[in-house]
Amino acid sequence: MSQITLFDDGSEHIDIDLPDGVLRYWPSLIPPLEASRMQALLQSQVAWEQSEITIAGQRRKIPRLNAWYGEPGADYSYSGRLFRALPWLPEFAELKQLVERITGAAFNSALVNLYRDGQDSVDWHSDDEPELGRNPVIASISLGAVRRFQIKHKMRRDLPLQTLELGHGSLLLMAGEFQYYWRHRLPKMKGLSEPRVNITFRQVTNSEKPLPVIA
Ligand SMILES: O=C(O)CCC(=O)C(=O)O
Ligand SMILES: [Mn+2]
Repeated sequence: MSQITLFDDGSEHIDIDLPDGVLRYWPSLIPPLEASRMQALLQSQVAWEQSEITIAGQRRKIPRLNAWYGEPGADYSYSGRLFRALPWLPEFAELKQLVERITGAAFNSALVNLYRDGQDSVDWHSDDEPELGRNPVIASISLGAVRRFQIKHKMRRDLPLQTLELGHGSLLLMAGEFQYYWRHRLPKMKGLSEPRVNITFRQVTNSEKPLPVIA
């Protein structure tokens, strides 16, 4: 059974009952009007690109737009591609502060995704790149269209696939051994024409101080 907890500041969360990992969901962390304002700002301000990745030796464009922001040197690589952190936009400051306060974790970077409509998606994966360290804490904010977030245990075939609906202004926290034992995806959704912005705050641990600039 999932448990509902009410914080003293009114932000209600649900603990998803799972073995081998922590998944906690705040359905309405950000009030709808504020979430819509944030979504519009990010849709227009983020340096969106459609990245190409290499899977099994094949170059492919991913079915969504994304961008990587963070502190200097908080770079991140996956699927044969290095993402250099773009400097934080002012729009992220407030959101990062809120998420850090609610989760009690610190973040130095964020992967931002734009799913333009139901044809955009992210396939099964775990966020287990070495620079995230062991048992990363990842805080995922959803703005816009409600999308299905599915999880599947990597080893336990007896556990059914589970689906969560991530709503406008929600926060999903993935922590503990979740990335080690579980895969997640955001499947395509037929007939959906509305966009969704997703921000996953992360802490990359290999962030090196940038080399000093010598004139
Ligand atoms: O859009 C989402 O909710 C998930 C995105 C995701 O899993 C990722 O970018 O690693
Ligand atoms: Mn992910």
